[in-house]
Amino acid sequence: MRAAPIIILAATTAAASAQVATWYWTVSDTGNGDGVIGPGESALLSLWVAFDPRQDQPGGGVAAAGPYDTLGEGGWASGTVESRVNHLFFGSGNEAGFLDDENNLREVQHYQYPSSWGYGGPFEDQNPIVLVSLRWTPDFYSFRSITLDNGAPSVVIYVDDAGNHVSYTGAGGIVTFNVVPAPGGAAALLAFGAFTGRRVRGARVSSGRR
Ligand SMILES: [Ca+2]
Repeated sequence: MRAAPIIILAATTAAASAQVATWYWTVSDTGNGDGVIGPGESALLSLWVAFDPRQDQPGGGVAAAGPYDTLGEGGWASGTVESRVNHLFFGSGNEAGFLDDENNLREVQHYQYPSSWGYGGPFEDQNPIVLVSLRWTPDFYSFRSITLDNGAPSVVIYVDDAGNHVSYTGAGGIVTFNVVPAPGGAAALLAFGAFTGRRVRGARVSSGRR
């Protein structure tokens, strides 16, 4: 009689350790779309999460993630966050957290209700799924390399329409992109080389127009 609960606990622990939610960013811009932010362009950043195993099992879908912070470094504060859309937030407001005085996004959170409950809008069970979109415009276009980090929080996923759920361990969530003083060519390369030195001279050779 006393052995049964121990066996159940061991099985639950093994299942939980196998579930991973990998956060990642995609970067584009309002100009040529190459993700390098040149004069006149704004950055278009999206935060995604992919689930292993997939979230779209019967009854699947994000139950909750966060609240978490997304922190910027390397010049993220020297710009303007013009929009911050939260694609999965059932409640009042649709913005992704709130901005502190350095443009960090604070207390972002996502959640929805099980599809069978009949309210809360369309039930989102894509894999991967985009959860946040940002538009950011630099205050100036001198070279800098900017990093965003959402801290890779764990994510809770529904496993049935009754609202039962399981936790996925978070991973990833960091991206780096560049602001440059010209969209391409000699001026950008010179500025890039001056900033990062030797490592970039190698990159110039490998990316030559041969
Ligand atoms: Ca660009």
